[in-house]
Amino acid sequence: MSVVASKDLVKGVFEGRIWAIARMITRAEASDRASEDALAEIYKSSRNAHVVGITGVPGSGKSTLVAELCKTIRKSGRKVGIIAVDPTSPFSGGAILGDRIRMGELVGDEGVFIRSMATRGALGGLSRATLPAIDILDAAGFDIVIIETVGVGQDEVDVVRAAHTTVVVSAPGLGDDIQAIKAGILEIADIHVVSKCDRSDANKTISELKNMLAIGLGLSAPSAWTPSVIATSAAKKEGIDTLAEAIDSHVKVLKESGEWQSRRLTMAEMRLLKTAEDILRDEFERHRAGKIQALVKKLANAEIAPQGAARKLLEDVWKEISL
Ligand SMILES: Nc1nc2c(ncn2[C@@H]2O[C@H](COP(=O)(O)OP(=O)(O)O)[C@@H](O)[C@H]2O)c(=O)[nH]1
Ligand SMILES: [Mg+2]
Repeated sequence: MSVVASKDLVKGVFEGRIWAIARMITRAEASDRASEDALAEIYKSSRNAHVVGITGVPGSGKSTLVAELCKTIRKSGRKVGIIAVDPTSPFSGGAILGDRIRMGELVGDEGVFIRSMATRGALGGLSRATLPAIDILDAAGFDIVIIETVGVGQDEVDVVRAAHTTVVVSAPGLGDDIQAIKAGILEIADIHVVSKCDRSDANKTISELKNMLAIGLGLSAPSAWTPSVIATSAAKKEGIDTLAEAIDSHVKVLKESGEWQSRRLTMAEMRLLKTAEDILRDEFERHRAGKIQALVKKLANAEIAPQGAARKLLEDVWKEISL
């Protein structure tokens, strides 16, 4: 494959070309300095997309729902980007293939871009390239960017800080009736979805969730927006319009109340801190080689304490770091 010059790639992204978007995301995943300028240019011209995070335990029906939601949003002519972040499936993995097949109907539509990404770690959360990928899709003129992540707990907080609107999906028949509770993600939802409502046991899940919200479990910070519970069935194509409407009205309410602006600041703060952490971690990994053996020996022989050893290591590494 020929190497495309950064400026041509950026131009292609601004023109909304799928090939350019795909390649630019690949470069962002490599996270080398070479793509930094291009990504900076892209970041500066992005800020219009509505970022929607969709999370829930594996098997709760997220991918199926996202595909249906995408079709519904497309009817309004808006362009939809989808980024599926799944720790259980590395790039070549079977689950990704499953996603592709399920979303197959969307393939060939120029107004849809779908990308699967592996996560940073085994516990979920966002992949490092997820945020740059959102910028790229935004700059390419995508109106809505949907991030599908696996809801497994703490790291999901990442998703909220990366999205304007967070949808938490619970499904009947997965053991714990309200899976969001077990994962501790009930309170991050702007919108609750109970999926698979064609199943007879769905009503139980819905009423449990509503009870939970009524007694204040999952209460988020005071807001002009009250999280709603929406029943969907991707199989029967029910409730998808309602969900699409709720996603749109969430933005409207936040903009009217002024919370949109504060949410943008929260997102920018997360971005700043995450990026700084990433740089720090990279620099540490790059420069620690050759510096740990002597310290390890001393530590093993209890000639030095862990805190002191770690400080010494950091001091040594620090000298070589150039930002
Ligand atoms: N009955 C029913 N099953 C569904 C529905 N949506 C998804 N499923 C099934 O639930 C399983 C998990 O779906 P998937 O979208 O991959 O869930 P994900 O892991 O959360 O992305 C699959 O076997 C789907 O066929 C639905 O609306 N009704
Ligand atoms: Mg999925």
